[in-house]
Amino acid sequence: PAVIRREDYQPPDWLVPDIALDFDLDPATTRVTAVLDVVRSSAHGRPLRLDGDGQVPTKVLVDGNPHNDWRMDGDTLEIDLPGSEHRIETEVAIHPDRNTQLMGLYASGGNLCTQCEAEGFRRITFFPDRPDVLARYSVRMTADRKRFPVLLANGDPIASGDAEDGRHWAEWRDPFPKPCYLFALVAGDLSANRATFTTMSGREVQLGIWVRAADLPKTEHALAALQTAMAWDERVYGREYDLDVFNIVAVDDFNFGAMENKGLNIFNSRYILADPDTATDADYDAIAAVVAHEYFHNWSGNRVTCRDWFQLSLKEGFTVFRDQGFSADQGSAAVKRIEDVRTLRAAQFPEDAGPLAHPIRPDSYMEISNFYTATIYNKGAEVIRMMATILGPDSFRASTDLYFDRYDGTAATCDDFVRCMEFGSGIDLTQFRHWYSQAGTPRVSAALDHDAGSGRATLRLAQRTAPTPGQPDKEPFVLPLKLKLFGGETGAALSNEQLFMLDRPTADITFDGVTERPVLSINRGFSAPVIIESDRSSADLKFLSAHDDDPFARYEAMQQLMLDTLVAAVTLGRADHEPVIDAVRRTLEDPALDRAFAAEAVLLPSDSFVGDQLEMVDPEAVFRAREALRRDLGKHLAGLWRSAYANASQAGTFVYSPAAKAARRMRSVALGYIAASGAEDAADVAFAQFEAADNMTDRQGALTTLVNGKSDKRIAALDIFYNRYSGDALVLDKWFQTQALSMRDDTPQVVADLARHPDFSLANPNRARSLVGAFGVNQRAFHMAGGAGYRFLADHLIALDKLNPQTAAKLLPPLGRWRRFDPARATLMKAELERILATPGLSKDLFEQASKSLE
Ligand code: HT7
Ligand code: ZN
Repeated sequence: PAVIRREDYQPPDWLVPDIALDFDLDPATTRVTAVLDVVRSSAHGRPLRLDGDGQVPTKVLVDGNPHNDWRMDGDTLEIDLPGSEHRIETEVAIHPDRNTQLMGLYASGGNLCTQCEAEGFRRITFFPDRPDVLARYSVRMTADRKRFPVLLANGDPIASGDAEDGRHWAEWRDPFPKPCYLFALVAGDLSANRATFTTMSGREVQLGIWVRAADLPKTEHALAALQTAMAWDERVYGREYDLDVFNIVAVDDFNFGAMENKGLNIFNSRYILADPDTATDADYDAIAAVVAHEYFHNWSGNRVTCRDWFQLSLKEGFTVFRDQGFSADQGSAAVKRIEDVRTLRAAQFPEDAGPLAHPIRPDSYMEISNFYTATIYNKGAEVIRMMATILGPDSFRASTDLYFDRYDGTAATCDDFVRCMEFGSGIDLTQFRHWYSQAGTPRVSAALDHDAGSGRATLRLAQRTAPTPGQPDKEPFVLPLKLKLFGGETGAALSNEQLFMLDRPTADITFDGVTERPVLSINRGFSAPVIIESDRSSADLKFLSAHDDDPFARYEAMQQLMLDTLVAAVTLGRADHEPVIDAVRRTLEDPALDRAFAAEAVLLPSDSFVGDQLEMVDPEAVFRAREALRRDLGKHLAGLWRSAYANASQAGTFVYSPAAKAARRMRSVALGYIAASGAEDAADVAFAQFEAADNMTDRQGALTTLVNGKSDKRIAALDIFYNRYSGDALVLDKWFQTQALSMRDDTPQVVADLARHPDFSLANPNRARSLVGAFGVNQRAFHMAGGAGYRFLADHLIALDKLNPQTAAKLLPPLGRWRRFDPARATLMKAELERILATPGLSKDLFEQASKSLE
């Protein structure tokens, strides 16, 4: 497949200020007529080139006249045009019900919907499918009224009426020029939960969340989140909504979480539907975050869009940063930061350390949908966060205002954004730009010396970033590090928090008047997305975990203490559990601590994160070390876990409030430790919670504990769960996923059996991810000796590639991590990558991922 390079960018030869689309909708064959007003962009002689994907036009008119002098260059329609402005009309026939890739126009649950980002519009009609061609869209749809009573598209509704043969039509117009990746339509049998929102300038916007009628009661949370997000964006970023309607449609078959189409967001139903019986607190939180994310794109993505797909992080990194700020404002900001850093470490750090590493502004790609990655999204958000930290809140807001103002209605670049940060603040970000061009996670070593005699403490910092594919040498990054010193004996603050810019390979910072032995608190709030290597002792980490006044740093100290202990256990075969037990005890006993924070702080780092710290991962040794520490924590703190469990088991019915969420979280965590201790009644306690639960958080928490344990009660619980929810696809996904994530010895076999279960299907991305995706990230099960896990994943990727290459390619990365494992495992993993590559008819999506993984 061809490699697309950022340096080859050329502005479009032809612009399309207006397009009128006419859809004669039918799941078997839909006829699409497109009328494009095209304008030559400069004095060149090149033909008009319109992207397609697999279609041939059934009709081409130029300026109203039939035109036969067109040609196909592969999938691209080429037409020579004499003048500088023409009207081009094309007609194509497409087949939504055969569209298993879920890109373009496709059928889901009997309805028709579209997904155009990144390059799906070309599967609908011929068009310059690139984000810097912005057009005003008029859309007319005609469909069978009974099957498709609701007809929605971008923008505002203009007119509707009856057509012949039981059909009806509707017209929509979007006054805002947009790239074609933001085009959307939906035709279906849907009902709306409606509300209004009055914007800051007093305009009333009609809101609608469209779902199957039976699901309407599950849309309240999403609707409330939308209203909250609209108000938040006005307050925090000064951004007002601009159309008269804002619609969201939920569909069951979707390649991603959701899509920000102008005025008509389309969502994976898992990010809309929630009630206490079927959705966990984490689901509720994710729904609010994704609803907010897609809404925020109306400005960061839609009003200001991307010049080309290399600039994807311009909209995605910034919008993730915005949705993280929104979520932080809805509950515990400290817990939100912990969760965001956990996600970054689980998904992005391994990407940056592996064969698929790329900068947040990549230089090349074969298939752009492979670049909707944790690097573009989550690391991209961290890069924006660093600029916000460096600028400070007022300058940052002035700079984002400037950015929205200056680039409204245009297709911008990451550099345009950084330039606005510079103009708005007067700060030179020249060197900071390395964050856009260099991949890899910097490592910062921090050593603190103290001379008691002179009262001087010296902090020696050094940064280095390992080579990544195509980038053997790295320039130093600008790292905004928040620092503070505490007195190791008194616990008193020995310095104020300071923001130190590490922009050279090494730097020394001196602190005077330090009369007490200092303890270093560094990268507070995770101010830079780096790995800190410090020589802090267990005692110092234990001290910080109890005394640091930055909640993230406090959490981090505990995590580091736990990691050091687990790494020692794996590499030396022994470790002293006492400091961790002590630190966890103090956290549980501290009455001043927020329970939501405490529940996160006492959790051990995941198996995979422990594995990431090792030269070579030994999954069984990691599992054993982690289980041994969990067991000791469970046993030694048994009384505390029991009382934490009892205190958190408040009476009364479900409420979704920060305090109630914290209690449920603590209950699940405590239950996990009670089970880890080997207590005889653990399975009974879990089963009782499972049966008595009036909400999914408690029910799934108990099920997870049982499914990780040895008791036969897990079989009963799984059956009860399955029978209760057999008609609810989103909950059945949890049933598959919980088993695929189990730490039991028999998980590979259980997963293989589940893949033959009548409810399993690769055609639905949520289901495929819930089993195949979850299994791939279960370090212990996936890497069990013998390679059955690798074969399982490869078999399913090969099968899935034929239906839905995008989803298949997203699930490949666990196989690409072979360099991190012993030669026996590495050989088996590589053999599966080679088998994938040898598959006839492989998609370019899977080819790119597999071939880069072998390089
Ligand atoms: N901007 C959206 C990306 C997206 C997508 C990308 C590839 C294939 C299917 C997709 N569906 C949605 C989602 C977002 O970041 O908001
Ligand atoms: Zn997004």
